[in-house]
Amino acid sequence: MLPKNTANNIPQNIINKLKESKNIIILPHVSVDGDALGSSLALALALKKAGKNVRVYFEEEIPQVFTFLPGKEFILKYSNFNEDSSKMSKAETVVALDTGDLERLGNRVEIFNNSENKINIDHHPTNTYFAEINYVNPKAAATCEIVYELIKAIDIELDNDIALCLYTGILTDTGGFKFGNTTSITHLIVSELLNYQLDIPTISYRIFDAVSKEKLKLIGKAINTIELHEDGKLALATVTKKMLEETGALDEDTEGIINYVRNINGVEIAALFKEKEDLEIKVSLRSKSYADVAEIALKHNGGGHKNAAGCTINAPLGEAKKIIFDDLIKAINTHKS
Ligand SMILES: [Mn+2]
Repeated sequence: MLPKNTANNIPQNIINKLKESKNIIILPHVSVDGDALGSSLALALALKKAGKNVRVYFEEEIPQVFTFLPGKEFILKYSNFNEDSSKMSKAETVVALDTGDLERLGNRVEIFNNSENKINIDHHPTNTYFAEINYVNPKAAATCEIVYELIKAIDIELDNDIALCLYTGILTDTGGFKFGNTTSITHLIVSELLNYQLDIPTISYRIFDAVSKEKLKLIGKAINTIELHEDGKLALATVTKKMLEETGALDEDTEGIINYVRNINGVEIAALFKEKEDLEIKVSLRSKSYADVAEIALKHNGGGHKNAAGCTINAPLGEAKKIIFDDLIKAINTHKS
């Protein structure tokens, strides 16, 4: 058992709503990551065991790196309410997981709005409390930690598949237990998950180390764009559409490139500008210690955590850099105690 005072405290109305509902839809955020996917599939697997009809709606394909996860049978792809041939995109209860704001639900916000009971479970400090029932715990390293508690609270037994999903989410959101969000609770939860059959070396390899030659070439190109400012405390890098075309890398292959930039000695803030469309630049932000990049992201209609955040700027690439540059410099020179 987890220490009571530090464990997540799942509100009773969430437990009740899930217990009472027969049809439940789960929504992870767009550009799904290990935590959003892991928490969604873990909750789906658990609720299925409790006899519920569960669907997990995605707006995109599962990233290749996570195709080893169980629970794919719950996943449906969604583009718009009227075209949904499954006619199931309406539920008694909808649960948004790992989603900081409604925009992060993309087109699936229709599903959210059309469902009877709306629940928001997340750990982003920038969460906008957009549902009727909200449970946001920024102390949780991953939404998977909260879903672990939730599954326990509803009295559903863990199993190998659920443990694999939860472990994957916690592993990815803590960067392999290396980020500052890792707590004693994280390790207590994982210590229980390790009682199930988890192939740790294989999971670690697939998530952190396995790389296609296309991705490696893209990393090379991105590294060549790195520019340093403010005595080497600020590092910027770029991934253009052209670079993706030239290397044959996938969109998801840009994941993790920001870490090379952040890891440079002396860098406090790293920013990766990814050209999604000509006028749509996705900005990933990382800080090493004191700088609060969530604050910068929030100012530009994004969100995230103090040391990892992101936003989208609708401008050409060069312009997007200029728009956010002063905020980056300011954050570098702001030392909060
Ligand atoms: Mn997360």
